[in-house]
Order: sequence, then structure tokens, then C-alpha cells
Amino acid sequence: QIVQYLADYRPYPFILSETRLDFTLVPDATRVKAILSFAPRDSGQSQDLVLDGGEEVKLISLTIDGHEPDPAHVTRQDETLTIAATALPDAPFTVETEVEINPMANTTFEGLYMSGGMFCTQCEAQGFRHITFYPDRPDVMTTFRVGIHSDQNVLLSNGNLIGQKECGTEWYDPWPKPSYLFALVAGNLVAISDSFTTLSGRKVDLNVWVRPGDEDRADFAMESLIRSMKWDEEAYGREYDLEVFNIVAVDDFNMGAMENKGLNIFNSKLVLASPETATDGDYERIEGVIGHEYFHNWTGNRITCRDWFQLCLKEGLTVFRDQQFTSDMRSAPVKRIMDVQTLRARQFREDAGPLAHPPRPDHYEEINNFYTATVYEKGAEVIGMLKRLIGDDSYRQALDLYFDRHDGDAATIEDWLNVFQDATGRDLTQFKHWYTDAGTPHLNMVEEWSETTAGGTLTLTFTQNTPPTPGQPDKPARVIPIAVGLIGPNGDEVLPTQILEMTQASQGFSFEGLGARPVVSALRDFSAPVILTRNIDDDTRAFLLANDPNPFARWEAGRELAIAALVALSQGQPGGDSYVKAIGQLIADDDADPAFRALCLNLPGDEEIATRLSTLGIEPDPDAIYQARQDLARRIAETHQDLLARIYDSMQVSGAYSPDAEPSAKRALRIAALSLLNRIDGGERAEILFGTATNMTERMAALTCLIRRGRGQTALQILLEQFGDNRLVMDKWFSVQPMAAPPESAVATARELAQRSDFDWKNPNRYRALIGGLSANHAAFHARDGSGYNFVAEWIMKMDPVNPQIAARMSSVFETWPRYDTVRRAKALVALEQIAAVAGLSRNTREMVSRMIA
Ligand code: BAL
Ligand code: ZN
Repeated sequence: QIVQYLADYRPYPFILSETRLDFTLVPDATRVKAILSFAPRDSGQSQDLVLDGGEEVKLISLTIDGHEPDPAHVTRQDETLTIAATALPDAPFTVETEVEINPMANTTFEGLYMSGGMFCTQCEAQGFRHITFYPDRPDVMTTFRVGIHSDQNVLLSNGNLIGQKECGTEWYDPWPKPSYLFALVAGNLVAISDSFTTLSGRKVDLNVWVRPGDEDRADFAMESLIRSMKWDEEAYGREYDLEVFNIVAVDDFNMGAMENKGLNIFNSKLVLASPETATDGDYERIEGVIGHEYFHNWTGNRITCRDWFQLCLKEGLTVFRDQQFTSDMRSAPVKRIMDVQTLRARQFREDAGPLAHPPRPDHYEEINNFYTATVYEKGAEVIGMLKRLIGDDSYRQALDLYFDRHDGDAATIEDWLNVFQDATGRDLTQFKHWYTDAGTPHLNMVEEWSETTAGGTLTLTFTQNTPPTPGQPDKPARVIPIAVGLIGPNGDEVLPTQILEMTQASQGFSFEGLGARPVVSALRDFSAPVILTRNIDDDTRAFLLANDPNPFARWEAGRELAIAALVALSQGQPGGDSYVKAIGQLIADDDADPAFRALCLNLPGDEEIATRLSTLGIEPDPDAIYQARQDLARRIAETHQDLLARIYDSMQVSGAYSPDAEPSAKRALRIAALSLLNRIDGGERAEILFGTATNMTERMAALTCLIRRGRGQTALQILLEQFGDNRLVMDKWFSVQPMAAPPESAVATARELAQRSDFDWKNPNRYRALIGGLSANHAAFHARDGSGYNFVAEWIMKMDPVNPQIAARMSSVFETWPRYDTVRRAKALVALEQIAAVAGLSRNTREMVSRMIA
């Protein structure tokens, strides 16, 4: 069966009470012995035992209760091994297997593979079946006892270390878990170590394992882990539950990181950081992802998912928790603005195209294609809405109930919503549509003002509509929490934030007894993931930008001014005067948070402008958008050059580098000013900064500016000489060139870089750096001659047989193709059809491409 349906879910017919694994690690011939203790779920059930197992897994031996079954009762087909019911006792039994696998030949980085001479695993979602035969599904949970034999010096698995001898360790994980949380690492590694004492006084050993030579770049990861452990105790009352917590940094990794029980494996870019090699953004991301993986210990591991359709149960909640963590560690308003930017750039884009799907899909072909912005980021937004609707205290009560009720379970979205219903008495039937329906609701607001002797009444009428998405032409109205505040003409708030709960397709809300007509601050804090439209002029936006006490709404007003200007300019119409004026006032305000000023100063990207045009029903012209953005940036620079120069000089941070929020915010504002001044100073400041900066944040910013001015060669050469052997810095080096190059030369630049011997394209980070770098250059990727599409398509086809997950993930850069003009559409379609026509194309990429051209 190619398509998997949620409706077809059936419990596994056997209970698995214990898993014992024994690994003898040899790069090209690893032996895995497994002893699985099963019992029929129901007595007399007479069901075949179906184990998952990749076609490349070589079966050496198989016994049931110590006896070889009749070969006629054992079938291998596709990715399964089936033992006929007639060969099974109607009582508990043990299946013992020995298999041979070849980690060295495994280029998919799924299952057991090798990265730079070390053994490591990635089992989510269905990698375990490439290690041994097993019921590889999240609702089969059991304890694991794991022996590892290898001459590598560090041998790790989940749980607690229970035995150690020369060339061998034994691990026992007492917490029942599904196979996707299994992990093993064997390598020549060193640790930086610390400890954490939990709320109840248990000491936990903490290790961050890295390659020798990388130890001096792992401290921040360790600090972040300790902060995460403390935060989860304080914010959610969740304690860690093993004697040890290990983190391992791996160079070849498909994802960012993985929450394996007690043994988190991380892409090295999310562990290693030093001021000379990592940017402020890298540091913030490391802290956030270390937190995310740690928080999974409760939301994902202790309570996991019944099936993969429920992925957002653990991912949406864990993203929500990591967002809360970062807000608490740094600036909450800035974090909210950045999260909304990400949501709009990735999830709204997904929702508006052929890959749209609900946070909880009801069918899939390849689950790896559903680790998406919708499952993760929208999944988090849905929880944010729930919290907004019920309030902070009820949210905490509901979460306590969730942990109490479902600890040890493989749960569903229904379980999750039932907890909230039981904790609050609220009926969440309508709310559930946020989980089951795709698409971003469009919300329109109309204001009506009437005056009587008793004072003025303002009525806000909201209308919602969610456009059709694949397989879901019509959608019912959703529950939408709309946070609204009212601001008087003098700039004072006359009504602090209220949550209006919209439940109907069209609904009015009135505010009576108002003295004078106020300005409406709507959708504060981005209280729901919707596209809000309203009839509003530039003066009112500028008023909100200057006066709204809600930082998100304030930023949004500025953003809307900028987008309106760019939409007009990209269509050859006048625009931008109000924005240029308003932004000057805002950035001159030295009392305002520098991070907030930086966010306001950064213009919307080309992609965001294209999305807005498309939402307005206009075909975006990437060249015109690029030009409009260049022109507006130049106008801001020319108009405010003295002010920007003052900011650039005054935001210099002295003393030792720190990635904390305050110095990072100053650097962000300084860089925002630099990137505008760079348009009129010939690159002079950028050149000086590149030569003098001692941190990677400013050096990368300077380098980007220099490439934009067409004078990046010297700086690129210097970086190459200095960091040629540092993979993470070289990834930046590979990505910044196609991303910042002028559109007309970016594809040629990317092609040239792809020829280099250090373009180690089988490494996912390096591949994403270059191919993803080009596709992030909107006007270059969407070049009218199709050269951007062809380049990316070639590399998807090249990667597909090697690492299908990475190829399929990259293919989503095409998801917006239907919104462009006929010439571009035709070229994109040719590229996609060329991919679709490849013989032996992976299930991953085939599913993605066929959804995009359906
Ligand atoms: N579970 C896959 C990696 C992550 O979301 O943490
Ligand atoms: Zn996660």
C-alpha cells in the first residue's frame, strides 16, 4: 500500500515487553543480534507477526523460542518480514534474530551509518528498520538493553550505563520507548562534562561529546542544556529521569538534531560555537534547539505519538515550549516577531501552495515529507491559541493533567484536546479544525463608528474565509482568538488588550462609551495564524508604529507600511514616502530596544513581497520586486544617512564577545544600519568592518555587504585561508555567495562553487548551503530563463539516489511555482517533470514532486 491513512490505524497485535540488542560494529559488516519478547495482545488472536526491515538488512538467523521456524512460514516482502501465525504460540514467545548491515555504504543517514569514521544512528521516523527487523512504529514501546562491541573509544546508547569492559559497553533504558528513539554512537570522541541536580535532588551527569579539537566550542551547548533543564522544572515542573544525559555532535546529519532518550544526537552546527566561527543567530539557535531536544524528554519521549499522523502532538508542543524558553532567556517581543516572520515565510507559503496539509494530516506516502513548517510551527501556533483562549493558569493545569494522564502513553491529538476539555470544561469540537484543516484563514476587519449622546460606539466586524487546499475545497469557520486594543487620538491606550473569540464566518464586536474614535490595534501578538486585511491608510499605520504599546502590533504596522510601499513600487507605482519618514522617527528613538529597531529597519524580503502580491491576486515579477527593494533601501539610506551613520558608530560593542540578548541586539541594529549605508558608501564601512571585527556576526554581515557591492573576492579569500578546514564556517562561505550575489550572476556563481573539490555535496549541511543558498536568492532562483530552476533540479536529481530525504526536502523550494507568470511556470514545470521522469526516483521525492505538479 503506497498511501497510508490515519483511518486505517490498528493497534499492533502483539505486546513487546523487552528488547535486547547486541551490536558488533564493523564499518562494512556490522552484526546486530536482537532478542524480542512478545506476547499476543489477545489470546487466541491468530495473527501473523509482521516485522519491518529494510531490503538491505541481511538476515543471518532467526529463531522463535530457540527453534528455527519452517521456512515456509517466513516471508520477506518489500520492507517486511512476516512470520505466519501458525508458527507462533498462543502465549509469550521470544524472537531472536541476527542480521548484517553495512553502515559504511549507508549514504541516506537514516538507520546506522558512518560520519567521519564514527558510527551513529538516526531512527526517526522509520530508520530503525534499517538496523534490524522490528515493529518499527511509535506505539510499540519497550525497555531496551543494548550491548555495543567496538574498538572505538566511546560507545554510547540510551539510558544508563550498566556495564563497561574493554571494547564493550552495556546500556539499559528503563523507560519504555518506541524504536524511533533508539540511538547508538561509537567514535573517537571527547566530552566536556558537567552535572545538574534536579528539583528532587538527583545528580545527573551531563556530557557534550565532540571530536578531539572541538572541545573549546562546546561550552555554550552545555550552558544551554543546563538552562533548559532548569527552565523545564520551573515552567512545567518536569524533571529529568536518568542518571546521565549525553549529547553528541555529528557532522553528517539530515535534521537539526534528534531527541533520542538520554542520547541526543545533534548536527554539529547546532552544538559547536565560538565567537570567531558562529554568529549571534547561531548561538540563539543552538540554545533554542538544545532546549527543544531536551524538552522532548517529556513531550515526545515520556508521552509519544500513537502513529506518525500525530507528529504535531510532540513537535508542535515542543516548538511551543522552546519558543517560550527563548522568550524567557531573551526578549519575548523580539522572539515573537521573529517567530511570526518564520511562520509567514515558511508555513504560510506552504499553506498557500500545492504542498498544503493540516497540522495533523490524514494520509501520507512518505512520513519524512511531513516534518514541515505546518506540523512544527503551525502546530506551535495552535497551542499558543489554546493558551490565549483559556488563560495561563488553565493552560498550566491542562498540561499537568496531560503529563499525569498520559505519562508512558503513545497519544493522539484527541487525547490532547480531551485533556483541555476536561481541565477547562470547554468544548473544543470547533477548535479541532485547526488540527484537521489545512490553509491559512483570511480574516477581514471592517470598522464602523457611530456617535450617540452616551458616547461613541465602535463596531468591528470580522469575516473569515479559508481558501481551498488540496483535497479540502470547503472549510468551516474556525475559532479565532483576536487580540484587540484601542488607542485614542492622543496616543494613549483607551482599551487594553482584549481577546475577542470569533466562532462564526462573520461576527461583530462592539465597544461602547468611547469618547472619540480610537485607532484599532488588531491581532496583537499575532494572536492567531491568519492573514488580516483591513482598510487602513498609511497615516494610521504610521500612528500605530509610533504609538501602539504592543511591540508586535507596532512592528507589524511598520512592516505593513513597508510592504505596501514595496507592492506599489514593484508595480511601477509611487510609494514609500510614509515608510521612509516613519522609519526615520522610529530608529532615532534611542530609548527603544535596539533589537526592535533592527527588526523595523530590515526590509521585508523579496519572497515576502512575492507572497503578498500573490495573496492580492497579482502575479509577482521577481525582477521588479528585486528592483523595488533595492530602490527603497537606497532611498532610506540616502534620506537617513546621518542617523544611520550615528547608529552604526554608537552601536559598536566593546569588550569580550557575549552572545547574550543585549550585545546581540546592538550588533543587529549596527548591521541593519550597515546594510543600508552599504548602498551609498561604496562598501567602505563593510570593508573596514570585515578587517577589524573579531566576531563572526559582524564579519559575515560585512562579507554579505561586500558581495552585494561586487567586491567580496578578497574577503572570501581571507576567510577561505583562515577557515578552510572548518566545515561550519565553510558552509557559510558556500551559502553566502549565491545568496547575496546579484541575481544575474548568482546561478553562475553557484555552478562554479559546485565544481570545487571542497563542495562535499553528500554532506547535508554543505548541500543545503549551496543549493539552498541559491534558492533563497528569489530573483536568481526564479530567473526568467529557467537557469535557477534547472540548477536546483539537477542537484535534486543528483542527491536523490544518495540521500532521498535531503533531495525531497530541497524539492519544496519549487512549491510556489504556480504563482508566477506563464513563462516561469512553464520552465518550473519542465524542471519538475524532468525530476518526476527519473527512473528509480525515491518515494520521498516522487511524492513531493507529484503533489507539486498535481
Ligand atoms: N524529532 C525530530 C527532530 C526534532 O524535531 O526534534
Ligand atoms: Zn522536535
